[in-house]
Amino acid sequence: MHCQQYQSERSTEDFLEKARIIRQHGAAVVVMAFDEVGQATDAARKYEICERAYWLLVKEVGFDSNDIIFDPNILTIATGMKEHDTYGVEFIDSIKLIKGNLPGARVSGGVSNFSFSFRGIENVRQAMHAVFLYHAIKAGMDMGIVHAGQLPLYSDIDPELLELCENLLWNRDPDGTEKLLQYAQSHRVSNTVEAAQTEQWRSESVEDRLHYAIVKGIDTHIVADTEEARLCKDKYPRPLNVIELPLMKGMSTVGELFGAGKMFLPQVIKAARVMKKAVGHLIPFMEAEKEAANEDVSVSCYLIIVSFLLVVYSVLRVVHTLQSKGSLSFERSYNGTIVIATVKGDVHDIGKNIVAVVLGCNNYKVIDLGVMTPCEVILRKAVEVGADIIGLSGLITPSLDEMVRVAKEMERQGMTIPLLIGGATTSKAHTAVKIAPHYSSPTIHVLDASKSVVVCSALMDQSSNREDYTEDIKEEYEDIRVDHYDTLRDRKFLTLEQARDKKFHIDWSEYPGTVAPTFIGCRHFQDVSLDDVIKYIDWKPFFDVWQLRGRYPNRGYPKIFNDATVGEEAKAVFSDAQRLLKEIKTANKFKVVGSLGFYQAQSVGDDIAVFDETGNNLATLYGLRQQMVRSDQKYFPCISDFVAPAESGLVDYIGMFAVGVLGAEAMCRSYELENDDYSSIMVKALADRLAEAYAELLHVQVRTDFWGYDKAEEMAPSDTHKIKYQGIRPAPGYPSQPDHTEKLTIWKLLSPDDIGITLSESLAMQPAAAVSGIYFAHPKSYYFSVGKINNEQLMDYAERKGETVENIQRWLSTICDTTT
Ligand code: B12
Repeated sequence: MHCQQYQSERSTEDFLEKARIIRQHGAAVVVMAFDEVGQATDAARKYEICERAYWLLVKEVGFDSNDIIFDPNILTIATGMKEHDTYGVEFIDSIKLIKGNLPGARVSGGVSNFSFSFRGIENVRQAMHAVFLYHAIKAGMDMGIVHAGQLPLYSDIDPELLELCENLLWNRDPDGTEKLLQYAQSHRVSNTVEAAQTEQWRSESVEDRLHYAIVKGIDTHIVADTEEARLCKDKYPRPLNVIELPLMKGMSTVGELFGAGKMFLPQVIKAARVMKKAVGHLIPFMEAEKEAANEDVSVSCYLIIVSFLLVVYSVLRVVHTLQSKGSLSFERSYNGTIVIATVKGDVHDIGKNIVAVVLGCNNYKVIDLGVMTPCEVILRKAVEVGADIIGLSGLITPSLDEMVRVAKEMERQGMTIPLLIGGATTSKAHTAVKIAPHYSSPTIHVLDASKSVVVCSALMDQSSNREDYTEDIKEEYEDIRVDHYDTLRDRKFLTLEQARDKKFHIDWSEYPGTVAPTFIGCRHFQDVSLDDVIKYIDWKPFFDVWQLRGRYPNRGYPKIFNDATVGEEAKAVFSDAQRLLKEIKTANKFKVVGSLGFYQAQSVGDDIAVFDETGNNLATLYGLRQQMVRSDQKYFPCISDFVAPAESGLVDYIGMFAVGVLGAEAMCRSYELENDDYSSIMVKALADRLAEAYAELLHVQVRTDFWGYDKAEEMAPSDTHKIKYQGIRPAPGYPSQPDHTEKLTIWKLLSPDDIGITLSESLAMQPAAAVSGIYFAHPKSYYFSVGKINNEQLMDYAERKGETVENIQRWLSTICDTTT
């Protein structure tokens, strides 16, 4: 990063000129809190200057706010002048103002200034720095200029000194300076606190070091420490023993802390990364040991064969030799073996991968078969390895059908091991009603990674508790089924005709006139600027991936950083994400692509006829109409209600798009080869964020330019996430159009395959980080949920699409109420 300090005594113009040069060089900028009036000393003035600079940089110069670093001046306290006593508090308050109001901006500062009045008394200065940083970081400070080797741990500071420093920082004691001076004189230490103190854990035993490194997720010394342990042959005769004893002890602590809610998911995944590195180091030694043992065994076999081949006793000895050499048992002992996979046709694996890592941390042997895994492969593998549990994952509704297939097949093959169901599209109700009835052994929905450990340990419990647990689940699922069928009886549907009569009403004669898009047909975009896309990232779902959720009033980004429980961890993953994003950008690792099309369109009943500019019918988009009576709703909408009907005589338009992020898979593969699941999951989460951000950006460009029906729109990216704009972009699969097969029409018209976005047999898009949808421009268009439909609509829809009812029912299984 190229930093440039700027002191804004000069004019705004001068400031902007310098800022533009900095941006041209692609550098970040450090802005100090000085202006024409001078250096800011209180929080309000510091913030005022930073705020002014922030908006100039963002709006006038186009800086990415993540590239703005403020240095609101750390000033010296305890100078003997009263007005300097509040400098610490003012700095910390200014951090809060900046971080709370200027999204993306970072805060830095030169820390040694703070203790300048104690120069020469190093132990006091270092304690003051540690105390200052402890609170400043809590408030949101991102970086600082400080001698890292001379920072004691906050918790290691002598309690008396700590209290004096705290009093000074918070200006709690009018005699604070005097008292600290007295302390300094009586405890004068000429030497600096040893740098080694910060690395105190390095002087502990090798077991403690391994434990510490795993729990803290530090991989710097892990290979050297693992090697040291491996060489302690008296304690660990075999490399496997290093895994089973000190390393697993570390992982058990991680598992316990996670289970107790004292550790968060990102920390667990970092711990797993350290563990994997350690195991990775040991594997070649384990293989060499295995080979040596096999050679020994073949030699003994040979000798036995040549001497007394036919003596039965010898045969028994061979078996005995094999067993005592341990060549049959190189496996470490696990809590259980789980075969896990994303089902056929589905490409999503973030959630599954997280579960795999978390279970691995809890000493389960996880055999991960990846994505798009056919049923046969899953079951064959489970039998081959003698799996204790099978786990299935899926993100989109067609995967649910595949899960039912797996359950049926397990039953057919007479399997009895438990089946776990997970993934964003799954639910307890669906598992109970649609999957569990097909498999007589335990079939359990697992909500998230932390629950997966609880469920697996209950299932692996050898005592009678296991039976109690599975019985409880059976009863609970039975209750769910009963409730489900009860509510079915209470469901009320309008007939299709009645629902159509209550279509969402738009007075087309009042409609000001449809704006024609700037082009008809399709365009591809392949060199989309990552910088432009990044501005539109909605970070909230990113924290959901890491199971970090702030509590009110600290829900969502950036408020989550203030959350007392998860705030610190949220900051840590966020800053890792920023680092990776920078790497992705500089090394051009991702390619963001998109296809966009506009067509003439008119609604015909519940469908939308799509035409080219000369009026040739190109395709039909089919719609599903809300039909179930909820409360006293006025309308029963369908997406076609938002397009001018053929009978209005108006020529209306429709748009469609598919966007995707290419490159994540390759990047993840290289991280996985390095046993770095944390970075791999991070890359996938970022790719998803970018795909969604590009969908957002493209929609802005559609409204203001390509279609241009709202040229005057000016909206901050955060407001686009709140859907404050005109028009909608429902995606096939989302509640307004739950039918995934509508993607086929988008593909027919836009050919996103040409730019690398393809469809699987279950109509999942590849790459996984991809979104597609349809644009509606009408100011009254809105998102709604079709909800359940009855048989009448199912049959009508199938007929309109020219498909069999069975086929359509398969795709719409989650919304079809077949009892009506
Ligand atoms: C983020 C998101 C995306 C991301 C991708 C997410 C990803 N890579 O996994 C993007 C923006 C790319 C996306 C795209 C789409 N999405 Co989307 N998306 C979501 C969203 C908002 C969150 C999902 C998520 O990532 N959660 C975080 C991860 C970590 O959680 P998870 O996968 O659920 O995994 C956890 C648990 O489920 C469990 N678990 C998972 N697997 C397993 C396995 C086992 C064995 C166990 C024990 C546990 C377990 O543990 C995990 C960790 O805690 C959901 C809505 C929601 N709130 O769930 C919709 C949702 C999943 N998407 C949906 C849809 C329709 C789509 C699209 C088809 C839309 C479109 N036409 O463009 C596309 C499909 C993309 C493709 N490539 O085909 C629907 C799916 C339902 C449906 N009708 O099919 C949902 C439910 C939204 C909705 N309400 O309709 N989506």
